[in-house]
Amino acid sequence: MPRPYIIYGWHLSYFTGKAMCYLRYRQTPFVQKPVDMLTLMWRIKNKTGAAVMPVLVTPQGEWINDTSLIIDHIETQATGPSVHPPTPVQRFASNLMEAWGDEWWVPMAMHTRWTYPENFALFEREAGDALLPWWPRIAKKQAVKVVAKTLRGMLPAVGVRPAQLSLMDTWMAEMLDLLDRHFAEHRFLFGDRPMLGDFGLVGAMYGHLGRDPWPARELVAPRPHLRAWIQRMSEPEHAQRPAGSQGLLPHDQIAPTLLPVFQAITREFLPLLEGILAQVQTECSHWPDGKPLPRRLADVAVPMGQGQFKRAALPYSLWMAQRTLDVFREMNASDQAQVRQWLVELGGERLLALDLPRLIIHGVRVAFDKPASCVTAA
Ligand SMILES: N[C@@H](CCC(=O)N[C@@H](CS)C(=O)NCC(=O)O)C(=O)O
Repeated sequence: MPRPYIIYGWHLSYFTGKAMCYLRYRQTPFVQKPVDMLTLMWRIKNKTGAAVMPVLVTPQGEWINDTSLIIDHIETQATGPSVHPPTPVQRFASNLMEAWGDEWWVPMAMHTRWTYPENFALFEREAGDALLPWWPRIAKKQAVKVVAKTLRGMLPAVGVRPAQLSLMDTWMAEMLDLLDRHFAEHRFLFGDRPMLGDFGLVGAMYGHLGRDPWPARELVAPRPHLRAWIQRMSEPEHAQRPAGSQGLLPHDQIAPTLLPVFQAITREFLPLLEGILAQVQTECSHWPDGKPLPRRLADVAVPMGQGQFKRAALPYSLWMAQRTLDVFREMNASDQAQVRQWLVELGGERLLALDLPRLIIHGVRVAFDKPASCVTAA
């Protein structure tokens, strides 16, 4: 029997939820180990350069700390149907959806967790038991305080600011309605099987919106089709295809119910990427190659629904965009033409024109790959 993978992470964690839903769906043998204080602050930090979760430890002893890299790794090893659609538009859309789920939804998930005190008891209990499993409750409480303080300290940077909360609430209500409508007609984003994009989106939906008491009751329960999708994503036995199902939508089709979602992505997420890029390009001319950029740069202001939303620019988000654009670059000319046409119809062709310097990942940060990668802003 080969040794199983180990995943270090908490159920509470956005990205651990994404990784666990994926590993379960892929039927990858793994054991989940809760992250205690020593593992988070010492072992994981030593191995990956950041106190972050989840981390996958392979049977060969390699530590992999980013969910996208974790999925890449398993995709090369696992048998069975891949989570990448075989046709160009669905494939590109699935990657774009992963980037959006990973990056755009973080403020929403942080807001719904940390704005409502009724969520704190669950966090305190689960995080406390994980951090200091054998310690008395009083010590657990102290440890949780430290972690909660760190996470709360990130709120303003990710955009969770008092003046922006109602904008986020309105945006979320509309977006969750759109998703609920989509899942009323389709089991997953692109048909009857979950794809990479589903796993990107489930990050915010599983650990935060679907499990924290306030959003689970106020946002998810009233949307039964969305709730059923979260359940299918987290319990793979529910993901089994119905008999006779074809899998993905035919003819590389994107469901019309996703059209307003992708329109929002091009109207809101694309300007976020462009705003981050403008700042990163300024750094590019003088920043040493290979040295990680700061985790956050200055604020970017982008459209959100009817309003404008500000959050700090995360250079890391461009690494996710780079992955999506790499998928496009690897396609043949006719596939590229189909993707371009789809983006033109969405009003998002500018995505293909993003002049990204080549980035490499370092823990939770990114660095410029080599001098030639620096593109000077026009
Ligand atoms: N892009 C990374 C993000 C991982 C991440 O941000 N994890 C959160 C928990 S859900 C974390 O550990 N945050 C601590 C930090 O950002 O310093 C991934 O896909 O794994």
